Amino acid sequence: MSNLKMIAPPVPNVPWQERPEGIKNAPVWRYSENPIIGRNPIMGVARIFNSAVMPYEDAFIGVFRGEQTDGVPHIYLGRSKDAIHWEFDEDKILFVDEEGNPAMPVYAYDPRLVKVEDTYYIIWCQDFYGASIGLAKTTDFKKFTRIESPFLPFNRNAVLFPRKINGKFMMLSRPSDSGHTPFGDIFVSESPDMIYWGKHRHVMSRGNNWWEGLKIGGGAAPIETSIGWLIFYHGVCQTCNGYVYSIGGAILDIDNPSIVKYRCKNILLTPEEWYEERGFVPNVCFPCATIHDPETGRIAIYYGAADSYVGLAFTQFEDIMKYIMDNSVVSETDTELGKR
Ligand code: BMA
Repeated sequence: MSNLKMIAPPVPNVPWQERPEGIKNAPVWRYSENPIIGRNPIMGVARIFNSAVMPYEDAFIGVFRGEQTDGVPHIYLGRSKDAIHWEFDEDKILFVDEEGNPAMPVYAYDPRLVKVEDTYYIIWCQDFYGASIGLAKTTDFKKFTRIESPFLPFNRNAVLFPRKINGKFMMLSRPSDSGHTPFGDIFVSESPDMIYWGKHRHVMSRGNNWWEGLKIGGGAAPIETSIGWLIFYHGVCQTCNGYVYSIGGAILDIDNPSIVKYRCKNILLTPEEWYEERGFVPNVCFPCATIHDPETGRIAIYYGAADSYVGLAFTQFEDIMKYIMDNSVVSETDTELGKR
């Protein structure tokens, strides 16, 4: 018996295709019908990408980055029976404040969607006198109530843990500069109430490996396992022809997620297919969500491709855990508590 266990609610209908023959590197394979969302998916939206989905009732729900035809990104709600074919609301999500008054962000991109206890939280990047983190909650996907921005600008790529740790909400984020962020490390912060955030800790630095040498950022919500929190994140390298965004994997300490226990030195997925290499921004694989099932060990990874499409990739829980552990290289800044 393996001591590897995924600790999550069962999802018997994870979208799935069996592993094809001939995979030589990381045990991650693409859905053969990718991309699952193409261009001009709804009126007024040119591209949907960098989006997050999760099981809801007997089907699936998601928050999607819709790049409108005026170039401004907003978040659109989508529903699906199989998590592959999606139907979107015609209008972007209309956020309200605590009093129920309209409270639309100026723009909203790269949403993540995480359920903690009985509430669904959307976390995204928004303008707060510069790029920072937007946060909202819903219990019914009808009313979306904004929560005040958790962090000062500039920050992106925030994602919540799916349960409290030591009684506190926990959130990964990636502080940056006011420009297009030619650097960035992942930090974790905690909150007793989703309003006041503190006890910030450094989790992991860019630069350990060439493919993530420039900057890194949180991706899908962490998956609880018997070894620690399994994360799929993005790492960026700079080439003479621009940035390349790949997917990496790491396992964080279960009670103290600022400590990285394992960090895979190899890419798990990197742009190779036409829809990843060619688009509005070429060479981008940008993970934002997984759908996963502890009983079968199936994990479906949702990622934005070339800032133009949504792609789907698959992996098996035990295989990916072993691959990350077998190929792990951690540095001092990974394994320390991250407090100075
Ligand atoms: C990042 C974010 C992402 C985007 C990526 C590649 O900085 O803006 O939304 O996918 O760049 O363009």
